[in-house]
Amino acid sequence: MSRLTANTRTVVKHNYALITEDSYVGSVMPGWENVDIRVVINPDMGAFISQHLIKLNNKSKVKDKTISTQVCYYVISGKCKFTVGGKTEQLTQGGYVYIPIGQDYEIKGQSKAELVAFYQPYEYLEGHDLPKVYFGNSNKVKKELYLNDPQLHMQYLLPDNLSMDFGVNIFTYNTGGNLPFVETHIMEHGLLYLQGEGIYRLDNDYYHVTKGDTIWMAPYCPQWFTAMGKQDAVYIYCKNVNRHSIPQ
Ligand code: UGY
Ligand code: MN
Repeated sequence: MSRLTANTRTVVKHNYALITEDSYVGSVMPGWENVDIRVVINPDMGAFISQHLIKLNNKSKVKDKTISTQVCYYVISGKCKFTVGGKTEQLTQGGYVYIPIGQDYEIKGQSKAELVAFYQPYEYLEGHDLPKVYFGNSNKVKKELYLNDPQLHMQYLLPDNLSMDFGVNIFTYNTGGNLPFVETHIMEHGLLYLQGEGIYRLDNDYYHVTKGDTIWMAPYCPQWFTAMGKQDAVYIYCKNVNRHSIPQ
């Protein structure tokens, strides 16, 4: 079937972006062998955070380290092995690892696998230790009602304490569920749709979004979402937390 190649749903604005699969172009990163990498959010677009979509196969090998930027890798499908801080774990669908700054790590592909990575520069807080490496699985993380709405379910994947300046959450909306107001906040988001579809309001624009779509929301980008269709809508997103102090 022929497709009009001048069309895409991708839009990049100064305070948000919607990046869809039809417009991806791969990147090469030193130390990442046999890996397909799409840098979908990056400081080059005005963001503070970065987000990568990663495809592995059983020949993929990664040797890398965090310096001043922390990262959370989440496995969407397939399986792979992570070695961080002397500990090796196999991750399958729903598995994730948080890697604080100053850590060497390795990834080995064990099958075709899809991952999303959220990166954010770390900001120290006086009197608090650095966060620790953290392995988890979203299938075991409790779903909490969001704003007491029975149609909105939130899973907080990372530990919640003042050492952490970074959150990664999975948000599930039952069909027809919607954010109860247009959020406008200092926190920035990188987001990946995992399931279902709906309408996202970004600033004053409305977009029909679905599985595989990436969204970047700059601080103070007005945002709202309603789920549509027959399936729950699910997205994973990151958020800067715990460091909104008065500039000194
Ligand atoms: O945590 C949040 O700010 C979340 N409710 N934002 C969003 O889903 N766009
Ligand atoms: Mn928000």
